[in-house]
Amino acid sequence: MTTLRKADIDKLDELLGRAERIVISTHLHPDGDAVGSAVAMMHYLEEKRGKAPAVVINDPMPESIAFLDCPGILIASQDAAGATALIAAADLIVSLDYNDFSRAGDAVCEALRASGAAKVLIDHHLNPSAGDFGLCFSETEISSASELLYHILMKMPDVDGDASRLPLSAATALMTGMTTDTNNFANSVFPSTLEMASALLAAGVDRDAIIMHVYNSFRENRVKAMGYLLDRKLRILDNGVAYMVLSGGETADMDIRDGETEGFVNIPLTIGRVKMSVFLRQDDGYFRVSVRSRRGTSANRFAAAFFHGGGHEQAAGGRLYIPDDVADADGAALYIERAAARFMENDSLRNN
Ligand SMILES: [Mn+2]
Repeated sequence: MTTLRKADIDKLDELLGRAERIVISTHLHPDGDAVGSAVAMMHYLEEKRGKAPAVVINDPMPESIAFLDCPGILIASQDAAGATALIAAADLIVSLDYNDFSRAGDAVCEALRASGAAKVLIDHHLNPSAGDFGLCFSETEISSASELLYHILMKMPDVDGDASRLPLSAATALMTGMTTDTNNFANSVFPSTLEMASALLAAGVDRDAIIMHVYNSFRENRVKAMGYLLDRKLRILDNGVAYMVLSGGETADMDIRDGETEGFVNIPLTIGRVKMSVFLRQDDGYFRVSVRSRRGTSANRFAAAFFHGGGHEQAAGGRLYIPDDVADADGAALYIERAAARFMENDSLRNN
């Protein structure tokens, strides 16, 4: 990562000290990094600064992350009026793990944009909407928003480079977010990432417990759905693009919950000839699209060109709208095959 600027750290320190009504915001369909960074910020502000921040997230957190100690998170899709009121009353908004307010979800996006509060971005995605934030910590050469937040908090005067001064609940949340965004140290690992892991372990974080909760506490439905998808739905095209489409009917039949397909998109990339893997899951009115790629093929550009999305070079996401883009799961499969053909033939589009 690049060096954090002292002027930015001082500004954040001052904003956190002054603020009385802080709202912490992260992206919709939150993953471990979204929840981990938000919960870590919450515990830091409570325990080190004596604040009472509100955490507003569009959707409930995945069950595998629910072990993080996080009482009182407001779920905006279930209480849009409450979320909007909190945001309207805020004097400071801290946005974590997204690059644009639209990623916070429809329930709160406009309220966030309209708010006159001071706004801070702490994120690791490409192309941040920096103009929407008074203070912007944006770093892409880093594992996760949780890691970026870790390095920022370590510079705060009340932590002063000593990870043992972080509340253990915050340290645990940061380790969790970094662990899930690196796919348990399989990708996006930088020297700074291992320094963070080392310092947090030394500070008493129980990594074994995190691994048990995050990777070894699933329902059997998830494992059976994985088997079904790999056996019956995986298609590998000659151009090296693999894809799986999970329809709404299949999701209902197998009783697959939100968050239980997390990580499925990575599995086809373990096959040598697969250059890029695409996973689609039908949601209300659209397919949720996840893209992962090997170096040399840009998941970010594929998601941006064909799925109204983006993210990181090797990990991105987007949507296919029903019926504007595709009619159903079969249409989505055809759409991917055509998009993959155009994309993989075009070297200037494909390469990163
Ligand atoms: Mn992230």
